[in-house]
Amino acid sequence: MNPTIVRAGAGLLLALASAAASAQPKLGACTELASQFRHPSTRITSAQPVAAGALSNGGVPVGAHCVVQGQMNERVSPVDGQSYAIGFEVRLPADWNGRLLYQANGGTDGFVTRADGGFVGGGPLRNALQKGFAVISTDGGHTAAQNPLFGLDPQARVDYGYAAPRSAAPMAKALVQAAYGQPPARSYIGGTSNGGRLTMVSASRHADLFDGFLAIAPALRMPASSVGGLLGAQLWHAIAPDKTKLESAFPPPARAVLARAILARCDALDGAADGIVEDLAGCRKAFDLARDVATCTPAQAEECLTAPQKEVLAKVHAGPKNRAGQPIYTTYPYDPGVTSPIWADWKFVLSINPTRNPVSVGFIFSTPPQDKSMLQDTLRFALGFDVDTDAPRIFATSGVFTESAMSFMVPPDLPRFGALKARGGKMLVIHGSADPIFSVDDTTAWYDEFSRNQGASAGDFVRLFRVPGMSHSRGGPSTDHFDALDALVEWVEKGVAPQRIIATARGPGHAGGVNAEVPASWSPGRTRPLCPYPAMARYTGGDIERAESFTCRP
Ligand SMILES: [Ca+2]
Repeated sequence: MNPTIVRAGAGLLLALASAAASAQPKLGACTELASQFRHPSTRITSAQPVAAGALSNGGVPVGAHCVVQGQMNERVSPVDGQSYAIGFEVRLPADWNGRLLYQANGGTDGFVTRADGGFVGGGPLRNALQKGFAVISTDGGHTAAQNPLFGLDPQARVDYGYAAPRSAAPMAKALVQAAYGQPPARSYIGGTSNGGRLTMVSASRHADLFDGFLAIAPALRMPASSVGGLLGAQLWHAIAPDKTKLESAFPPPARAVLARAILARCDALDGAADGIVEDLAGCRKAFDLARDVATCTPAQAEECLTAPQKEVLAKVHAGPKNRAGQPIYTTYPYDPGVTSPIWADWKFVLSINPTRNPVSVGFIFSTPPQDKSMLQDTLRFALGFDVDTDAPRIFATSGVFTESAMSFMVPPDLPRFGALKARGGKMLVIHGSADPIFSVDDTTAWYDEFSRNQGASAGDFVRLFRVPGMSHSRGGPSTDHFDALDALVEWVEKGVAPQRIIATARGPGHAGGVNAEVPASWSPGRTRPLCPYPAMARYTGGDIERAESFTCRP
């Protein structure tokens, strides 16, 4: 503070002190927010200071902050009689960087996940709260106890699908204003899986609310991919020796056979035989399941797959189709990340159990929704799901449900993102090549179409980075640890478009949490550049464990 100005008068001194206080708010003001903050349709339930070091992330203490919790849009549904609200918390750091982050949450939502803005793998070593962002997290308009039957209420569907940020983001900005005496200079939204989807939906529907968008492993066409999960389960179930365990159809040793065959054909296409397949398009041409994986015979029982296994694998990777052969979703690339337990979880468990695909499709995405009794036997629902008569319900509407799931879940302006472009916003999309549920082929096909529509300017405001080997959101034999939020901030605030994002393998000893799937043959902290599609990391020489030995080019 300039002392000559301070001496200019008591009034100015007070103003300067106030300005200093607003840049560095004291946590003593925190509890007062509970009684003093007013916003339409908002009820603050608590405002409490959190001491420095009370939380930690990646072994690093989180600084002092204020956590404000509350409810918005409280209502009783005229359809199912249940009480609904958008539950939220906002964390306001004492050492604020002037930015707001809307943390879009995953799955079927219903949880106010801690508002700290940790996104990927073990989380960035510093999460958004540690970086000084004010962060809001919401439950998307229903509680955990209301999962998944909130889908019986049309407004709760829409709040989950796209509407919650329209209420919650302006409230968060007003709360920031109340806490610091000034609104956020920049606002961001980011998330993983369903949170990545909501981020892309927001870039389409709410481009006015945010400057930057970070979508990781986006559940881009979730109703369609969820239907695909059910149909895949039917295929696995048909060949599973143990009908109570779908994974018996394609257990870890068999998946390792497939991964080795993929690597044999595709690993070196990018210039480095390093256990990573960068060139998905090249691999699509080079790898032939029928030719490149031996079919088990009485004479060959090793390094082979059975004929039924190969038949189902071919169908699953070709993507779900109706009886007329029309695609319901999209293809999946062959990637060595098929070995991942996360891959198995989505294909064999979440495709049939009462937490994911059956209930998402049956209660949230189908019009009309299933009867509640379906919850009692989700395997039966998955196995009985009819591709021609049940799948079209994700496109259906009714007098009660006036928006179809494909309408309320999918960004309405996918091919263009015109509002984002007009606003000057930036979006980073990051997706693992081995994602077993939301296919990187879907995201890639979207970006191809988007690029055709934009011409040369596509990369000026939207960039796609693919992570070879990474499973859904994290894991797999991959470098799944990266800080894309910093890259997005640089792009939004300094105009520096990301040319490469450095990613690290979370091998033994990694501070962000170890990924047990990092192969023992890799150095534990192997680094790679993630590259803006259509570029990929190509080896140029030097230490094969280091990102500096790779360049990004198509
Ligand atoms: Ca390679």
